[in-house]
Amino acid sequence: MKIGILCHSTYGGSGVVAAELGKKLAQRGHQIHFVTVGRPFRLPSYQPNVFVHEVDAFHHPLFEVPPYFLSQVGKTVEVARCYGLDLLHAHYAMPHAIGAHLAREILGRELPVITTLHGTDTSLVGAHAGFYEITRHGLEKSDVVTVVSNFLAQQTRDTFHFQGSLPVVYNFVDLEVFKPRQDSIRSTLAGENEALLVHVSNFRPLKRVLDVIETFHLVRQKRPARLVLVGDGPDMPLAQSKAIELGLIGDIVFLGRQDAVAPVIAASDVMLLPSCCESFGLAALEALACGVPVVATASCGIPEVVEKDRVGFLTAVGDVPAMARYTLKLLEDKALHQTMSARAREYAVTRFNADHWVEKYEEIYQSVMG
Ligand code: U5P
Repeated sequence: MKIGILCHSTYGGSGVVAAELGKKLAQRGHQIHFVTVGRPFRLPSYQPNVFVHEVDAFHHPLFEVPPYFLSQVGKTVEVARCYGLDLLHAHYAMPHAIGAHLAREILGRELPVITTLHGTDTSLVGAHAGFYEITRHGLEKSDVVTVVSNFLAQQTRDTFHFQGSLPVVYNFVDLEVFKPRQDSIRSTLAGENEALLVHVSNFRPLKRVLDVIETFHLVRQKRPARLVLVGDGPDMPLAQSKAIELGLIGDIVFLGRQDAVAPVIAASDVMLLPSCCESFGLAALEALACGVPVVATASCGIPEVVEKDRVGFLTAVGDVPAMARYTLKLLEDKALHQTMSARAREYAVTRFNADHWVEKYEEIYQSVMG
């Protein structure tokens, strides 16, 4: 099949999953055309069957900001015509679902549109008053709308009163990249007797990065440990001030945005994910695939990814003492850590197996192409 993938290229679960899906589909012989503003960051420079069509910014004094949306629709039309695409797969509803629909209208031909919802596209962006109707229309006009968790299916029904079916296609990771202890960079991040905690996110308020720092503070009072923070975003200054206030700045490594997170995660002992809501929580799956147990909140879709008490521990949102208790339990009980670590990898391999979920997308593509 010739498949057009519309996605965001910035750091975030939707762009990562779209890139991984495209790579896997290309390996299976499909021709994949990414239409994006910027190159998706998890795409290698060259892979057979993968084409990247970057959307140009159109600058004109009339426009205060370049009309990226229209440029992307224009590019989608151009690519669909030039390569004879069989279908469009929009990742993240805003603006890709409506963009794919508009491109199809302009082309004036049957071109199936599949939309995959990743979470914040419906909960935050799509439900914003000004975007609500556009997002809902994009969903209604899609031939199939998929979601990344059962939680998100329910939320989509509640928010958009969506009547159609919402197949759940779980996210997956490249298990060859995210795997237990690789060429260990651990000694560059922590001393021999120090435990290493990790948090990976976009530092938006819903990630509750202050809870990460406060959890680390409690852990640090009981045993030598370091914390590595991967990513950047609006709450970074808050995190840094908190670290200074608690006298922890020397024990925390602020790595900023990283393209290759796998070696850092694999070098760690525990991942912390205190988010107030995650529709899926891709970073948690990446940790599990690396055999790193996760201490997270039991919120939204997280319990579908982190099997409670088997591959990690779940707490109430904001319960920092519980997060610290569970983290210490994992750090102090070596046998428990080893068991959970092995189970985590096994769980990622079986439940979030890339081949299985890519086949599921292929079935959906076949179904819309009749
Ligand atoms: N991510 C990076 N580098 C960063 C920050 C985040 O690759 O500096 C990736 C995470 O590894 C994950 C995604 O794949 O962005 C965030 O997804 P989620 O945990 O928000 O679902």
